[in-house]
Amino acid sequence: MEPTEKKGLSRRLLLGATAGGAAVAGTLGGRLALGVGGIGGITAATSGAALAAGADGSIPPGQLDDYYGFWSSGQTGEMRILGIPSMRELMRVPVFNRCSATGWGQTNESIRIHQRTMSEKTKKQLEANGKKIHDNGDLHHVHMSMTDGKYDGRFLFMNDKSNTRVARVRGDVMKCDAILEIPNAKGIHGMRPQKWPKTNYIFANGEDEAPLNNDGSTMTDVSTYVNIFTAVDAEKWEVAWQVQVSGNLDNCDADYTGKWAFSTSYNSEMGMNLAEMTESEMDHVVIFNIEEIEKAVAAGQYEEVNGCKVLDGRKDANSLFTRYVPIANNPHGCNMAPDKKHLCIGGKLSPTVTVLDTTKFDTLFYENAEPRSVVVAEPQLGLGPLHTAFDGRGNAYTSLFLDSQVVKWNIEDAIRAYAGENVDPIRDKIDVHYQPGHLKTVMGETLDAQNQWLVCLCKFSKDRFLNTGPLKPENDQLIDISGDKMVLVHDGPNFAEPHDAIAVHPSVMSNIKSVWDRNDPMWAETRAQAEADGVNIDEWADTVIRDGNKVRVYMTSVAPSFSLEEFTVKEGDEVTVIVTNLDEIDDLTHGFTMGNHGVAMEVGPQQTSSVTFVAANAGVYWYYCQWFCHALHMEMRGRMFVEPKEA
Ligand code: K7E
Ligand code: CUA
Ligand code: CA
Repeated sequence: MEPTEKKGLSRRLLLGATAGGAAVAGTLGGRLALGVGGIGGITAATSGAALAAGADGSIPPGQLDDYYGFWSSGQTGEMRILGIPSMRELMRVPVFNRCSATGWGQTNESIRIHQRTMSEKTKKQLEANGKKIHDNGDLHHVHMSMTDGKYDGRFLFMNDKSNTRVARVRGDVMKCDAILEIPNAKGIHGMRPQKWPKTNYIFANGEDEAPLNNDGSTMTDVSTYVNIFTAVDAEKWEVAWQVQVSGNLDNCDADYTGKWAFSTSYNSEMGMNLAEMTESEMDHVVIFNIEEIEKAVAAGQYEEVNGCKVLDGRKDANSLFTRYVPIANNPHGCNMAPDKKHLCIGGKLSPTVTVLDTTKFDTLFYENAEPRSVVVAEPQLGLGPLHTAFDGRGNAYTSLFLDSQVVKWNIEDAIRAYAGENVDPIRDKIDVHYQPGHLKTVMGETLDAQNQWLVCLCKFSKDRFLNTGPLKPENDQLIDISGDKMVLVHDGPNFAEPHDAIAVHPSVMSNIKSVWDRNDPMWAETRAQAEADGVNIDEWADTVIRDGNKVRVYMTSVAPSFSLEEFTVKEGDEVTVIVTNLDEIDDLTHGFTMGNHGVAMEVGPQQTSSVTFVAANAGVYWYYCQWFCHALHMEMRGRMFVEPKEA
């Protein structure tokens, strides 16, 4: 590409014109990633709307927030809990990542959860690298289990794009209890729970194309590549079924009747590079007919691939499982409105959001149906529309990545305009800082959607905070949407890289605990081992069991001491330390850190945790409690003596 050509191509031209693949590839690469000159320096819109008392998002010390915010953390691999509207970070819940504080990814309890559904292939791969688990993740989306279209507080679900996994966090203790590696698919990106009648399925999009039998026989024959849409059984935590589709899959959602799921695809071209992926003027949304899929599964009309029931929903198969609705070039967001009717697709390279009427989806299966007949609106909203949120009052809020704005628009007015009436659906626009991705209203993905707060997750913070060096925080902004005009009230710096969040009323979280149950399934296997060793871990335990070169060290903790002040092992022993915290007091967490062994774990009130390591060189090692628990917390320590091998 010639430099002059690059200079002369304005953003509007670029996005408006149906530029050839190569031109788009050359220019977009830089522009999409870095934003475009002229965006910096825009300050918050002073819309003039007066802030209601307390509506600036501030919460006085000692006061609780109005809502739980559950945040994804992108490449950090954890889930975060924030308070809304204060935007205070309340907790980090490690899921796919290794956590230094809690020992997640190192404790036996967490490794078992990681390994339970790991394929033999992955196990072998990891072993070859001297590892037990993948300890990174790319967690884009967090969603809560639902009943009758509303949050029910039982579970939170999340994806790991990097290692093709989904995970579940328990709503009662805020710990991950299940991770599933999804066979056949590659790069799980979009992920949503079924909304109605309850979350029986988690829908998970495979973003990356690969041969269905990915056995190394070909890379060049792209005709063998497929993409896979997966339904995970949310209770049994296994793949219920999978559907092969044409084109890749990006984001997804489900409707409020339980009948449909849908996914955007930006690569209907099945391109293998940027130029090819942006070549077509139109990509599509895939609509999945859950009923027909379930019927076929029940009737055994599937192919079994790597233990999964796989159906063919590709275009050419012309099955009853899928329909393909053409949508302008490289769509992204996929958001079902709480009016139970309208699905909003973010145009990304098109300045439009396409509105589909889900109540018309049945007609797509009629003979000679026109696929675009379910499109009821396509308002031009601005540049780079990605995701859409809803206030439950007929308005939609769409993030404009390239414009660095949020646009508020009215769905019914957009439908009237599409039908030819002279109405402008746009209600308001506000500048955000900068380049927003997802945006969330309070319970906006449920039938309880509220017109109170909008959290806008901006990908760039640039000049909004003190300079932290070349790596800068993201900026999760809080916007008051209770009035006609949107009002920006708060900047919330956040570490890499929250893509998505949900806001949940505390009444939904009524089953959340402060102290563990002694019989929690989290450590059932540890308990079984203790029973086999004749140790009662519900009471004072101070037993060391030798089993060949394996040593199991049982101890309990009561502030400010461990039941065992010392124990002895031999060089090279495989040592498992099992600690039970007998304190029953709220917030009285102990820890166990073994000096110079890279070992540390959390032991919450009434929790049992265990960790296995190899005793290092002979000598004296101190272990200690790393969670401040008592005035004599520093004294909460003991010694491990490692005897020389031949002693
Ligand atoms: Cu939900 Cu960021 Cu993965 Cu859009 S994606 S921004
Ligand atoms: Cu126990 Cu610090
Ligand atoms: Ca495309």
